[in-house]
Amino acid sequence: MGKLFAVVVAIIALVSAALFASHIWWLPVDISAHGHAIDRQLSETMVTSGALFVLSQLALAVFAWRYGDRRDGRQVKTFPGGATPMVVFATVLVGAEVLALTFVGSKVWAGIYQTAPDPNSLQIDVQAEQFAFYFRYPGADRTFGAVHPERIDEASGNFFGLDPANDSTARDDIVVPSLAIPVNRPILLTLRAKDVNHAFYVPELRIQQDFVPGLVIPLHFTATQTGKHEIVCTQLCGLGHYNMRAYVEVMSQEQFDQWLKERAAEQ
Ligand SMILES: [Cu+2]
Repeated sequence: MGKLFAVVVAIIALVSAALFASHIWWLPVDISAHGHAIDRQLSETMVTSGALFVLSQLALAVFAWRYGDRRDGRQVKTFPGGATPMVVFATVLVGAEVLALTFVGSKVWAGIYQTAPDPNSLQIDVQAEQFAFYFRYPGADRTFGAVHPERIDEASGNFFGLDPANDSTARDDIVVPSLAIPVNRPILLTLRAKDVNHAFYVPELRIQQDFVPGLVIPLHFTATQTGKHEIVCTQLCGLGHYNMRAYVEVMSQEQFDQWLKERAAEQ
């Protein structure tokens, strides 16, 4: 029984490690300026924890193989002091590893979230609600109209609660259900939620950030490749959550200017 167990443990450990090492299921393409730091951090974490995982599973297999089936009547020796010191040692060791990875990883995280956005960023306002995203560009005056949550009205398409009758800056705001951004240009999103928590997740941008009602959460990044990708909500926000998504299209600056002009004409 011990030998069978040893073989099964070794096979499971090696096959599962091989699946990760061969990158059969791996990250999608990275189209962000900051993504390489996240990917490198993730790889380092996977390599160190993966090596420890394989070594410990193989050690377990070796001991099970050598000692699992021994029936020679010898009394089982116990570790000096019993099992407690071993368990404490292992817990501290694993805890130290997790803590070290957290400190190393937080640097990468802070580099994205705790840094100021580029002052020349293109600002886009985002509203999340059950179960859709809306994106707002400031229009020709480059100024966003003020938002009034009590004026939000889906029926008339006033998703942000603008007051164009009294607020001239709101008149040319462009509101669309799909995000378009120019490539290689710093983008600053301001995330708002109408009702409950939602999330802005674009794996290709290596970005995931919650929306929280009552907060305006800034999020900045730069896309480095053109293309169209899905934005999905990753906070379980209600019955239609599974279908809450939009698209982000990264375009050349010329294409983007053209796109914006066309959307402005449609408003
Ligand atoms: Cu949602």
